[in-house]
Amino acid sequence: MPVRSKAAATAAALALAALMSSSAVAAPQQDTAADTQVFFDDFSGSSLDRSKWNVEVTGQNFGTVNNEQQAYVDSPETIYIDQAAAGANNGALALHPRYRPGYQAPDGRTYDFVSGRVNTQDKFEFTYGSYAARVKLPAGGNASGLWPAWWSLGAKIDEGEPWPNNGEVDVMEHVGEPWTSSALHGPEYHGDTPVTADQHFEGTDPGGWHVYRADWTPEGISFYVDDQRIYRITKQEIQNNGWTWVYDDPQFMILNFALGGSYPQGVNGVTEPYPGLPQSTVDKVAADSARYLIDWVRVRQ
Ligand SMILES: [Ca+2]
Repeated sequence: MPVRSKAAATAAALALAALMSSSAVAAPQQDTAADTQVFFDDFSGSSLDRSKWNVEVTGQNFGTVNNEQQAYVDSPETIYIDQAAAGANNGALALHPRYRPGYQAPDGRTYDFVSGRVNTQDKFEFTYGSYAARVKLPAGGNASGLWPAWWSLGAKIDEGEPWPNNGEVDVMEHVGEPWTSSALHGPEYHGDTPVTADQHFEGTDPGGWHVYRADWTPEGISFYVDDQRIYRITKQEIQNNGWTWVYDDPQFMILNFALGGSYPQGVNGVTEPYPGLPQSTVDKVAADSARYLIDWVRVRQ
């Protein structure tokens, strides 16, 4: 969930083409032999397991980024376990944005939407491994401007290392279109990073249950959807571009559901009634029908 702008540089696109062509040749089929489970949450309890997850609060832990339109709140109406979620096993975490015009955050700023964001910072951080989440995108994967995500962030960010100097791995981002994206953000490649690939769902339902996974080794990171590799980027490719590989230190995991802001707006061009968020999507949120479900999260090493 980095800062993004619509103005993609031609140079970046060319760099991407070079990266894609080289990765297509050298990519191995098996990325990691990780077989020891070191983290698992089935979201099977009656509420979020706070021994594993922190709840982030806008205006308290952090401010708004990317011109996103929601305030994250710690509330059972935005973050809860649905023990009977259809298609999930043993319950699912629900991140459920709500239309709450004029909501005032702890820092005094007002928002028209509230939503949920959780992370494992200081509770579970890891270096290398295979991390996966089984999730169901909101509104059938087709409500422009919704921005749920599953990603990780370099843990040194709380030691004064500013973003993105210790790396961001977007395992899955979705902006309400019938596709998802994966990306890396580092010191010389962030915002409209060229280190990215989209996943389209030919023959399958983008709004159905899917497993989004990153396999992270000292040599590179690969992204999978339902065990199909959609993208691989190697340390060597990053360095060949003159960039810095910043993925040898711990990361923590994040699940969140943003609304509107720069990435959706860069795709849909919508400015009203909210940046990146058209009225048709506002109506779905107001009807409480936009919900992001997470069946489980697993890390193996
Ligand atoms: Ca579950």
